[in-house]
Amino acid sequence: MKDWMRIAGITSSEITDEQTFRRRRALIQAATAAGMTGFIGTDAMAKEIGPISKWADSATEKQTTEEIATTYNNFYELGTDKGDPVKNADKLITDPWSVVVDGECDAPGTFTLEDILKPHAIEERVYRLRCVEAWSMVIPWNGFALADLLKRFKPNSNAKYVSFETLNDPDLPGMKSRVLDWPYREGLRIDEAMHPLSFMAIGMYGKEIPGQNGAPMRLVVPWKYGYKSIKSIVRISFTEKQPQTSWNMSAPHEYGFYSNVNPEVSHPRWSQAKERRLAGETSGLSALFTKKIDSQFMNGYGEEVAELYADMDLKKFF
Ligand SMILES: Nc1nc2c(c(=O)[nH]1)N[C@H]1C(S)=C(S)[C@@H](COP(=O)(O)O)O[C@H]1N2
Ligand SMILES: [Mo]
Repeated sequence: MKDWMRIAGITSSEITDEQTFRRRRALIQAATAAGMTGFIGTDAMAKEIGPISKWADSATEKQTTEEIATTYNNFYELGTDKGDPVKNADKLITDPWSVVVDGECDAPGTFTLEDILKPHAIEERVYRLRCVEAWSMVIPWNGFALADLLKRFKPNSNAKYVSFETLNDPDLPGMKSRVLDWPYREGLRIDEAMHPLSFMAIGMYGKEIPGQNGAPMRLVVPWKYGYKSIKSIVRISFTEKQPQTSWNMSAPHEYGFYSNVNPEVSHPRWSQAKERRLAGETSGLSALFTKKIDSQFMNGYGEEVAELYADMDLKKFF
C-alpha cells in the first residue's frame, strides 16, 4: 500500500475492489474490440473470463485444486514463505498497468494492458508446472501463445533472446529482504520464446489470474523449472546477447540459463529424479507429504521441444 493511499484513508480492500473492477473493465473492452461478445457473464462483478477455447493437447492427469494453486506459491517480491504471496497479494497494484517493449525490434513501445490483450483470443491450456524444489502441480491456465504476442513487436534479425522483468516496486513486502537482485528477471532464447508451447497467462481456472500467481500477466514455460515462468511482467526486451536472469545471478552453479526439467541433472540441494505432485488430496502443509512420482525429461514435453536442443550437451547447458 502506498503512503498517499494510507494518508487518504483508502483501505487495501478498497484498492483491491477498485483494481478488480478496472482490470475487468479492461478485459471487457479488449474482448469487445476483438469482437468476442459474451466475454463476460451477466454478473458484471464476476471474475470469470470467457469464452475460452480448449487447447487439444492439455495434460489429462488430475488437476491441482484451485485452492492449492492459489495459496502455495513462490513469488518472492511478496515474501519467501509459501503462504506469503496470497496473504500479501493486495499489495500488488495491477492497475494501471503498462508494459515496456524495447531492444531489437521494429515496433517497440509502451503498451497498456488493454493494448496487450486486445487482439488475443483466450485459450485454456492445462500444463504441468514443475518447481526446482521438486514439487509439481497441474494447472489450467488461460491466455495466449507467447509467440502471437512477441510477433506484434516485430523482432529484428539481431533478436537472439528475449528477456522479461517483473514489477520493481520497493513497497512490496518481500523486497526488503534482498534475497534476489531486483527486479526479478528471466529470459529465453528467441526460438524457445517462439515455440508454440510458450504461453502468456492472464487467467487460471477460468478466472483472472490472482496477484499471488502473477497478475495481470505471467509467463508459463512448461518444460522448464517454474522459476523461468516470470510473474507480473512490466518489460519485454529483445536482445542480441544472452540476458541475465535472477536465479542464475544469485547462484550460477545451481541455476543455469536453460533450466530445462531434467531428472538426470541434479540441483546441488534437490535431486531432480522425483517430485511431489500437489494435486489436491491434501491441502496446506500436508500436501508436502504426498507420494513422490518420477520426474519426466523436459517435464513430459520432450517430444515437442527436443529439437530446440538437438546439438547441445544438456549437462553443460543446464
Ligand atoms: N516475479 C517472480 N516470478 C516468479 C517467482 C518469483 O519469486 N518472482 N517465482 C518462480 C517460481 S520459483 C515458481 S515455482 C513459479 C510459481 O508459480 P505459481 O506460484 O503460480 O505456482 O513462479 C515463478 N515466477
Ligand atoms: Mo520454483
